[in-house]
Amino acid sequence: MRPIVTQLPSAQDLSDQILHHLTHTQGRGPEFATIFDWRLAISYTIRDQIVTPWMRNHRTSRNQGLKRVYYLSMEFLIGRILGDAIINLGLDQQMDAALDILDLDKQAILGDEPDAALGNGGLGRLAACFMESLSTLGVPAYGYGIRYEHGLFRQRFEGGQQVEAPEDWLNQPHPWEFVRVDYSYEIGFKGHVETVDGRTVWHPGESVIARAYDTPVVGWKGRWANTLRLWGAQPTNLFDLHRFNSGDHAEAAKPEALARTLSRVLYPDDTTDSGKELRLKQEYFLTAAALQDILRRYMDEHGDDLTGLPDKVAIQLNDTHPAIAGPELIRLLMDEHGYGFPEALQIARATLNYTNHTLLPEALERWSTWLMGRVLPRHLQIIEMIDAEHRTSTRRPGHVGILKDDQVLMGELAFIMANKVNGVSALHTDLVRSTVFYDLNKLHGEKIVNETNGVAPRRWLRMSNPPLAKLLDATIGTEWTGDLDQLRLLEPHATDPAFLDALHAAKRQNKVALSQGLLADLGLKADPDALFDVQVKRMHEYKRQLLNILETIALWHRIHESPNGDWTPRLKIFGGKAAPGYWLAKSVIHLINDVAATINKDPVTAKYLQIAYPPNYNVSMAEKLIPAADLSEQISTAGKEASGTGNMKFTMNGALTIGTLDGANVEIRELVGPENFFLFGLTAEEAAAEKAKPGHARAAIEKSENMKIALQLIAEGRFGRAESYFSVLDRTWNDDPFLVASDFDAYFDSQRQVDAAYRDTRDWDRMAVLNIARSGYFSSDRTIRGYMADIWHVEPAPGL
Ligand code: 475
Repeated sequence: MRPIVTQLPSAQDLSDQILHHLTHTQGRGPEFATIFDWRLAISYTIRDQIVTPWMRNHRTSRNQGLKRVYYLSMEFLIGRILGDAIINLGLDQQMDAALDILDLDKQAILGDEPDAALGNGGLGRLAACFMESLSTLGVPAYGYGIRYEHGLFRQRFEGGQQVEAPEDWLNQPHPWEFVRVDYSYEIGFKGHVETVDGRTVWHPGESVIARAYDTPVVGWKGRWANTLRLWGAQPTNLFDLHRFNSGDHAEAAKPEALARTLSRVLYPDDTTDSGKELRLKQEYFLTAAALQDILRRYMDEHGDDLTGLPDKVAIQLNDTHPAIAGPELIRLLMDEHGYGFPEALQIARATLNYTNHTLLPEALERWSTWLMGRVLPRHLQIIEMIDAEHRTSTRRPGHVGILKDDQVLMGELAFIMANKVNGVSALHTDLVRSTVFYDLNKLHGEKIVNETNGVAPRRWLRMSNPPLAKLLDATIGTEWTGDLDQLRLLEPHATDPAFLDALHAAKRQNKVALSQGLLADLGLKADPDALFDVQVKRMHEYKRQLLNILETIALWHRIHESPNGDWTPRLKIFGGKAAPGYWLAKSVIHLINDVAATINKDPVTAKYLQIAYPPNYNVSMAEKLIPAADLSEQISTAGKEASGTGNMKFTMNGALTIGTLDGANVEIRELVGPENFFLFGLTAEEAAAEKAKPGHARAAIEKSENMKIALQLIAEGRFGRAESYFSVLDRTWNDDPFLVASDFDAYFDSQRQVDAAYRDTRDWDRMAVLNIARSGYFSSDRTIRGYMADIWHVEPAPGL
């Protein structure tokens, strides 16, 4: 391959092109242009630059017949694109200068872009980081997802309670996508199956068209760009005029209605299974469109013999959501391409891999055979064949299988159809082996591998934390951005007072900026020198935001007892959405907001304790909060958080962690050193034992003065009517499945150690340096290299 010569445009070039797009694409003269017009003109200008590496990918991959990775995910939580693209293209300085020439405010422009919130939380954000790392490493890859018209709901608070409103990011033109009307596939549902001359034919009862919308994802240094291909649903026949004219208006509109609902909303369910027919249809819609596209491309490039598929195609299933890929690929191979079942099974198994993201039983997908048989009748037949074959070939009839109690177990299906199955942190992978897939692991010992998660350092450090990035560049050079292990070079600076001062100043700059935002948005006056203590993630019982707010209440009480004590000023920041139907999580939101309202106006404690809960936590908010954090709250019940990825972002940005031995916390602590991490709480094994003890909650509460006080203050109505959070109180006293009570004292004590440590600024900053310096392992580039070597067996394109 020819060496890549990238001629970067100058500031003047950029400003010319922006004006060109403003006039010729937006159709506006500069004197009439709004922020929106300018943002689109700038986005098109940047998009023009991405097209070069994008075409390079297409030509190289096709001409050289390279193996490709296909990442199938129901969620891609990409957030804003413009700022990240500017940085990856290496155009930040030129763009700053161009915006100066045009007299435009960069923050206003970047802030005008809506978040592409096509995901709920960790799983969707991981998919987005993976897409960026795949491009950074020059691996030919496609992400396949759904182009939801409405991403995750917008959250606001009314009277302290969560209210959901639809998010309509596509209400305005989305400058990053290219619609591909030529790549459209028909996707069927329902109907019946018949056998004609020994061949099985499925006659779907309804169908929609999946239409491709492509977004290029450019990697670091702008050398390579992969495609995120999102499917939008279109009606098969635009409108049944004949039916309409004969008066059957509702029937005429049916195909349109089906199409619209399919790609309309993202299920706002994080780790709870909704069990809805529409969800199953969405999962099949994504998977079937992706597989047709993959086979078409393979046959274009390599001919009709599909036995070679596994040599050129590696498919990754992001959790079980696209697990119908197994039966669908077999169906295509058998019914459309004439292969026999054994051969089809073998090809499919050599091509597919599955990542597990959760052990929570309620999040493991299962569909009733009744529903599966109705929506996907042919697939149910194939699932029965896979199940029977597995039982026979493992000689364990009746042992483990996919079909159980009239249900299709999607985890088992994904496992059995996968070449490799992976967990997302060392602890999680161990638990995958020893719990959910205990039996299957015994049968297929070599199948499960670990790939600890990671995050993209371009977005989560260079872009979101300019003060720190600048300091790193000045201290260790710029190579860390593409090789995060180089952060190790910082270690010697941990004892350099000048460097520690500079690091402290960088953090403070982020805290000042955040404080200004909190004042503007919430009217909260934050002290930038207080300890910024941040817990941001989906609201879920196992993540234990309740533990955090109860500790806050107990601390507030203690400060009241000795208001002249030597307290360490703290700002507690919460952020996160609850699934709309998850009542308990919503009551915790209500409680946090009510506690915040009371504590924030208490003059006695004001200088020591404040609480902020900005609504509508999303990727863009994370980009502001994480760089400003001193303390990262990673306090899930051990054994419940598969990995966590927020925890990695905080560490990289110089926050210290207070956390349990859960998910990737275990690896973070080992790497940064136990002395630079605030550990507390039961281990996964101890937690399981504790939970099995009858009356564990009550016993633990009786033992803990601080916990009792916190619960009592709530019950007394100090923060609002106690009935509002009755379900939370009742559950804590009587059930407490996530062991808030059992871990309470350990957490409270650990927080007091944090207080003491924070008072020694020098030492705290030294620990922060060591956290940053030792966080290189958590780059998603490292994770992707692991998948490449252990699972996909792919190489970067030559020359990259
Ligand atoms: C884990 N989402 C984190 C992260 O591996 C982990 C489930 C059902 C329906 C819709 N969304 C989901 C998840 O299960 C999820 O986000 N899991 C998370 O995956 C990436 O770091 O520990 O909870």
